[in-house]
Amino acid sequence: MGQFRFLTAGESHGKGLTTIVEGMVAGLPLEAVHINKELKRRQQGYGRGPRMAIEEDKAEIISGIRYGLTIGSPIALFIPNRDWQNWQETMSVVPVEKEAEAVTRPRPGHADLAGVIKYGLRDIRPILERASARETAARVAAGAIAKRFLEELGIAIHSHTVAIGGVTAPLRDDSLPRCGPGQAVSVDWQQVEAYPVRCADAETEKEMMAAIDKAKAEGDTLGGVLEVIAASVPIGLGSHVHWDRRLDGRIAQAIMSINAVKGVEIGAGFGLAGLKGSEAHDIIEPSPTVSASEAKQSPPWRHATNRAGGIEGGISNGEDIIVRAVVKPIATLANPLPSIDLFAGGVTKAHYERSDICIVPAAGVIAEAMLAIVLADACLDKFGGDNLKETLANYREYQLSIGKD
Ligand code: EPS
Repeated sequence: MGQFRFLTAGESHGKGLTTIVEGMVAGLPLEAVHINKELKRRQQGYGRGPRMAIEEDKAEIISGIRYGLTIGSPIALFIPNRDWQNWQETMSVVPVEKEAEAVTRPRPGHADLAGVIKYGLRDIRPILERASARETAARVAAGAIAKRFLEELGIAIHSHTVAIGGVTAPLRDDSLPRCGPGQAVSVDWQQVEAYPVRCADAETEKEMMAAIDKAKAEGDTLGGVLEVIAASVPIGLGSHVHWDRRLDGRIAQAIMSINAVKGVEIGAGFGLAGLKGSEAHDIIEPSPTVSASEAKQSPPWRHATNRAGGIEGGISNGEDIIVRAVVKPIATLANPLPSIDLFAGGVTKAHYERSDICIVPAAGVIAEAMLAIVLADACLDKFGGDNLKETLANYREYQLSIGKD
């Protein structure tokens, strides 16, 4: 990460989650309501387990904001875990008289086995507590700050569910984004927010919910595909000059780091593998004649399609940035998979603890946060500034220099 960075701390059943966000400019209007709105979105989604009925995620702002404006210093946030009250003994910071029974049966697909070996422990509990996707609440809080900043630059980020289990939305089920020349992706974002699995297609939504119900009845879990889109991204974020400055590489790392994500694609992604060069790229063509005021806001050329997903050569190219991620079915199954007991030995069933059935809708919200963090960082790299006014002035100057008003 560059100027804009963040750290998270906290265990799933500990006292709460902390995040420290560093590098945000001063003068950005920011209140708890902006963060809490995103935290609430992350908690929703059909297929969530009983834990979400306990939690009501809200961030307490500890530092970095005065009179509703950022002041340039690190922003510290704390999100209490309501469930902590039921886990105070098990997750006690101080030694207790009688320690909780150790978790010794690793779940295939979780961090349990590799983690307990790596850290030299005799109890999986400390591994699963931090590997839990509970940590993503802290990321969403950090991402809400990034989103607020991007809003000031006119950049909007949205996500939707493309597939759950074997059920795929028809809207964007081909591997080529149906994004016409200079058009934003046509998804009704308000509608997506109103739907329980955050799919843009009402019929598919019902099928996805039925698939989740079936998996639940069978003690199983489901994964899927999410898509996250950033609109009105300026040309020129990231760079071709070095591997770690490439915007697509930075985005892929950020999205891949989300719990349970096993694949990331940008634009047409894996769909490009079967295409010829003549079919795969986005032709550059003159813009059609537009009114004088429109001409001021758009360059005299455009891409005919957006198979590149808004990034060419590691640099944003002015089109929507389109990212998809594959989320594997979560590893905690009510009908547990075969495993071993690490210390007693012998074949057994993996550990089961109350869990979710499907988290793809929530993963979309988390992916928005991670994309926002990368783009905020890339914007600060490009436009700099210590105060929002300075950043916006630099941004406007740049837009003018490339012929955008
Ligand atoms: C998770 C297990 C469940 C999820 C949790 C991630 O928690 P619990 O064991 O308390 O029921 O609900 O996700 C969250 C708590 C959250 O806020 O997203 C896991 O094992 O990864």
